[in-house]
Amino acid sequence: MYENMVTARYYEERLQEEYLEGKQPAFDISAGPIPGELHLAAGHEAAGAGVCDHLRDDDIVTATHRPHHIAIAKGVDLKRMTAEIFGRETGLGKGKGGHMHLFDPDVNFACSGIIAEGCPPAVGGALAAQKRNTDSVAVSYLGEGAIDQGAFLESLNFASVFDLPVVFVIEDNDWAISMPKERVTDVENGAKRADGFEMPGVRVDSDDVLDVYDAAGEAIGRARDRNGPTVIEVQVHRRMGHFMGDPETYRPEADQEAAAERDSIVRLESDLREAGVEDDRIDEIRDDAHSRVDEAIEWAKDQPLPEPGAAHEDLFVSPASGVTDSEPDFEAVGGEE
Ligand SMILES: Cc1ncc(C[n+]2csc(CCOP(=O)(O)OP(=O)(O)O)c2C)c(N)n1
Ligand SMILES: [Mg+2]
Repeated sequence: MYENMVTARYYEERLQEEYLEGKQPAFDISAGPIPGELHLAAGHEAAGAGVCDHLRDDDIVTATHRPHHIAIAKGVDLKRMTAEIFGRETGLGKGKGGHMHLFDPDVNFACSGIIAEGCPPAVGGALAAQKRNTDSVAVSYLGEGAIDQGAFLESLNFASVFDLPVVFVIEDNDWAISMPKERVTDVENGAKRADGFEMPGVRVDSDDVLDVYDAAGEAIGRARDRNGPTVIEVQVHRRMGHFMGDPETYRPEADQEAAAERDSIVRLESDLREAGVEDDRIDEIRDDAHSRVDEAIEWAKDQPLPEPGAAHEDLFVSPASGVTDSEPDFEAVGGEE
């Protein structure tokens, strides 16, 4: 878990540097090697590592617009993910999705820029696992700003009625862009949403990865044993702006400082030392993680950009019925009708 957390933190520090290239002095969001928005997840790492450590490749994860720490913890290919963020042809989505739209079928990972969008597909994945009689599970991440979305509430109901093997993980960082949680939602504890759907709801009050790991272990075990869905809310911290370039003029300084002070990675390092792990070993894990990140970024930047005409390719896996005379060929894409 430490390895995943330091990989995610350093990965984002490096992306931050690359992202700012060419965008200053006046912030130009369309300039530089990573054009468009970039949402960084520094302060969320424990929610990625503590949950995904329980998962296998065949388990499904749907993540949010702030996805890197979760993707790394789920084992998404770091090089192809980085190429995607740089818009390169060898990226996970051939450079068309960017950092909010990462899809890696090898480890069943997806994410989306539409908030709470991941809930229904995760429920669909859980339904498929149930129907196929496997013991795989699905995990859907969402932010606390998404807990009033219809897609989330409908997903909770469907998951509960059909007892599906799915876990909803709310990352509560107190903010939805510039909107503090208490101004837009009726509950302080988002896990209480579970109460109305007859399923367990657990809140982890700190971003201590060991606490997240314990809560997630129970919920994922419940799902794997076919005992139904769970909601977990984890208190995380947004150490940065909503996106790169956000001046955060709306955010009290004390809140920013508090987020900077509570660093789950520093805490885990001291836990590891207390548990007898040598400093050399900690340094080695961190240095290896940094090397892998540097290598992935260098590799990605060397990859070719897609031809402009490729923008029109791969829009549909097969023509939708009614659009052409032929019926969709589901077998050709390895699916079921
Ligand atoms: C359905 C939908 N509505 C609005 C937006 C615009 N939007 C992007 S991020 C965001 C706030 C998300 O806050 P939260 O869910 O708490 O996640 P966080 O950014 O804090 O990680 C909003 C409203 C969107 N992407 N999708
Ligand atoms: Mg939030």
